[in-house]
Amino acid sequence: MTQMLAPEVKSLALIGAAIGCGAPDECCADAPLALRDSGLAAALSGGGLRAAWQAIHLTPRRSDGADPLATVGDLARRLAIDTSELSRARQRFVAFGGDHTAAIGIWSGAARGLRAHGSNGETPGAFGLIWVDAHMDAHTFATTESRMIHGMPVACLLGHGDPSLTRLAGAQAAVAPENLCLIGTRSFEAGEAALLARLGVRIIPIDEVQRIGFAAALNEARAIASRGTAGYGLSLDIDAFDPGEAPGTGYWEPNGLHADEVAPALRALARDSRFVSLEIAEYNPHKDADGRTARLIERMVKSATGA
Ligand SMILES: [Mn+2]
Repeated sequence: MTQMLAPEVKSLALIGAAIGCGAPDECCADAPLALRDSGLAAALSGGGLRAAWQAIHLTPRRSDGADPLATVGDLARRLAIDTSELSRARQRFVAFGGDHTAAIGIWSGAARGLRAHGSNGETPGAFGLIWVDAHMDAHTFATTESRMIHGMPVACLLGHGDPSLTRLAGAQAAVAPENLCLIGTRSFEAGEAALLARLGVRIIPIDEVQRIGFAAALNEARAIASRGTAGYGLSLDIDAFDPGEAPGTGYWEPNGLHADEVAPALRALARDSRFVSLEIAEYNPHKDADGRTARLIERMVKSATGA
């Protein structure tokens, strides 16, 4: 006798981080509400998966007098509460910035949540991160010229930077240099490159990605991010893509990644139980009049989560 089993419905938590004060143009702060209003949760749901917005965190604007460092730190603490609870429960989420400063709280919290895990011989709490971005985002206030905090999240997650942004994962940094890999890098400054070189962080710059293919780059990054860790995440800055394919982002960097190559490669993440979660950063809906970039985002999320 056979018995029909009810299909298991998996839930996918969507989290919004409406922040723009870490960037010169604050318009990325409007991304989470624009994506919510476009019906993204419904578009991602179906076939045994139900996506729902769990929270959209709002922040004050620099143009209204908000202090960027205090605002970034306050949001980071709020985001870290959400993502630590989800990671502890091993529930996959997708977080939407906002500018890339949201990564500080998102991934510090995920690292903190994973401390509860540590079976199979990996270091308890160790967390890996793949950073797909045109930029290194590895400045500190000591090296930056712009003083914009969206150029600093990688350094913060490695434990370098303002103390209010480096200790959100607990006593240790969110990620160790040997578990971090950058993909698609093509625009950076000497100070941030020196920090990553000194720490021995693997960088796969855009010319190498073009030579070996995005899938091979992602495979290497996954090996780095999962070596000895309880899980890993992927932070995807929209400016990693070629501006012709993804015009809706803060600052265009020519010669970027191609969606037709990235989307199929990301499917490997959906099948990997160590893949914790995805962050989409620096989407600017005001530069996306025809919705091209929003459709690209939906495609990337579907690929990475199996939605
Ligand atoms: Mn970035």
